[in-house]
Amino acid sequence: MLTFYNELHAQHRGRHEFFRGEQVPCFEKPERVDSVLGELGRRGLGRIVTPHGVPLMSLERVHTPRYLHFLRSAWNDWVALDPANAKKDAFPSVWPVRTLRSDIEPDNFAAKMGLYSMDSGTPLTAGTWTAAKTGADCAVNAAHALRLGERGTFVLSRPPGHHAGADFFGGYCFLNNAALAAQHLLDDGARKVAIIDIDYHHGNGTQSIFYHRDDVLFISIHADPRSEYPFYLGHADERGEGAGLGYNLNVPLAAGSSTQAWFSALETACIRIGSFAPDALVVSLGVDTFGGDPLSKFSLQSADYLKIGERLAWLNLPTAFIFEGGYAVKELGVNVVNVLEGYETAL
Ligand code: SP5
Ligand code: ZN
Repeated sequence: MLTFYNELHAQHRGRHEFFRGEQVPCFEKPERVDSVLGELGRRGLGRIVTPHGVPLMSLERVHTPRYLHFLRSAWNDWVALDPANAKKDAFPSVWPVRTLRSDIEPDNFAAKMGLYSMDSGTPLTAGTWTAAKTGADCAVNAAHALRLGERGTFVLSRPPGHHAGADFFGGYCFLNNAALAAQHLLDDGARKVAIIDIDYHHGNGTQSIFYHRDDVLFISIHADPRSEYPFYLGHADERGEGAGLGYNLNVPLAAGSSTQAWFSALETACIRIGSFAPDALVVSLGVDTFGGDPLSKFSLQSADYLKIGERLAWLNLPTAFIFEGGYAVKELGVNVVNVLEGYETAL
């Protein structure tokens, strides 16, 4: 397993998020990646390398130029409003829902924040762009390495990516690393790519980016959005549109579902991937399905993650694993590395 490590991840360090009107410490914190890096080192699972920077053009294959421009300058614009803002995270406060217009980019910073976001749970900080961009570099590098003959690559980075759409951030995500990896695989000669998203939360950003396309199969196993974040996408009847009809598969499971139900959903997903016959696989690897996760209501145990890696290995595809969610910091390293080791040892 070749790991691309974003050593600048800690530049993104939110001060707080909101829970029921209160400011609470961020769940999505630098210690998450430290936990995985420590375990990777202990288990000796192959080389850990720093990515080469990729041009902004690679990001524009997935994200809109105006969103990227906003994200790159957002912190400066925030501090320009008031020098005291340098010590505060930026949050959106107003959104262009339904009958309001989102085709005109406002000049006002708060209005831009709302235009380019889906929630107020995702602090934008001084180092957010740097961390997210270096993470995106990792994702594109990990895809490229597969095209050069690696069988398995891992993106060890934060912030995560799967909730970020072509032109919005949210759910702790800013740049969609899984989508960037899949798109790079295609741009580099793959004809078809499958993405399997096993984070507890539906990968709404990734789904929306590829919803109209038949060259990327997107499958997500997640908690039913009727009760769990991201709430407004991830239902079973979302099957793709136009050419993309049939190339989106959501397997929502009720919060509290058993581990057996989860593995049965994984089997459904793997069968669909087999019939799609892609040239490569991208895994949105969230481990917030863990029983001890503070945000989530599934009950996978650490040993289950070995089985996930093994099952994915049987697909026999070049595979890029992208780190997404997972908030039980202490067990995070073991759970993530178990997936990777299960994959490696099954080969
Ligand atoms: C990548 C990822 O896993 N994003 C998840 C975003 C979830 N955001 C909503 C968090 C709601 C926090 N609720 C606190 C519950 C404490 N018991
Ligand atoms: Zn998640």
